[in-house]
Amino acid sequence: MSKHVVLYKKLSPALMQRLQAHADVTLIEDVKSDEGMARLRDALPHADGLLGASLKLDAELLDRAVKLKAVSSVSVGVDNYDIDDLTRRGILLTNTPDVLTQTTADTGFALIMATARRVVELASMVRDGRWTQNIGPEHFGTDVHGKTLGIVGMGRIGEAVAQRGHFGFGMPVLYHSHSPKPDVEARFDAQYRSLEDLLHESDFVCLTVPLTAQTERLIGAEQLALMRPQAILINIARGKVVDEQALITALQNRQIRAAGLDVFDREPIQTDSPLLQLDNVVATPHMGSATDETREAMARCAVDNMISALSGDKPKDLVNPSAWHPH
Ligand code: 8YV
Repeated sequence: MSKHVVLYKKLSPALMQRLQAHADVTLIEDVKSDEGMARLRDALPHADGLLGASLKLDAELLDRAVKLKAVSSVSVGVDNYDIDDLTRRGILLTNTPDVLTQTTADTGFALIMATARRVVELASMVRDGRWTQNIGPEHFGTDVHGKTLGIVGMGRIGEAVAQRGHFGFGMPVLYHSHSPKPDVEARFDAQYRSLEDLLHESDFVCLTVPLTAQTERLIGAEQLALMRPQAILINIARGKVVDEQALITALQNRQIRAAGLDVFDREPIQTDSPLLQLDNVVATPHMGSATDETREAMARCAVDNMISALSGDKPKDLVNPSAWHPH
């Protein structure tokens, strides 16, 4: 009896072929549309496996997936899943760590550079024909090299950001994490700080923590008030790690210099969001891992995790090992 995988994120032809060699596959395109969601709901009762990303997999959907054995997420973040509920249901959850680490850290530095040197704002000035004379102080940015980089969250991506800051830009690196990381301190001459001290001492604050009950709204009005007026906030984690209204107020009042944001409370961000009206905000569309190479590598990991799970083998990137029971 062949297995049935429901796919809600398109795969390249090569990866689709790889998956179809092991299961029947139903592709649900545009799962966030009403029609797409209706098709997903109809397909779930027949699914042994579910593969995709950026969809909140809630209990109502899982209740429909009576045969489901594995969910393979094309993401490293797993905040879209109730891991305990999946485990209780005996459903394996896998993700795609590692393959996106460097690309996401590159995005972090793209935002650091773009925000500090006002690249988007000034490039728009050129494009719009408003570059009519040598730029003056009103258009100056701020240096990145040598400035203090504060990293909130020291996992794989945080380490890759620290590497870039230390070796690439000669930045003193501070970090806050749930526990000190002596190896990171040795490799990048990094220093552990409390969150409060990091916010007070850093010129750039880069958020790389996963979204959990402990990190939701980690950065609010109180935390933003600890940052320096010339400091810049970078968020490549999740939008909900920041109190977005408090950030808007801090940016409007120039309480901090600027923000580079790749993630938002709601995605896509509402077009009338005040964040999009501020010239000291660089906003990108959750593109952290969005390169040809990395997204294909992520999808390949997700396909291989799914194939392992459906074949009765332990998947490489298992998020909930307690749900695994060798046959
Ligand atoms: C996107 C991410 O979610 O991996 C994550 O957790 O935030 C991003 O990589 C992913 O690319 C969606 O497919």
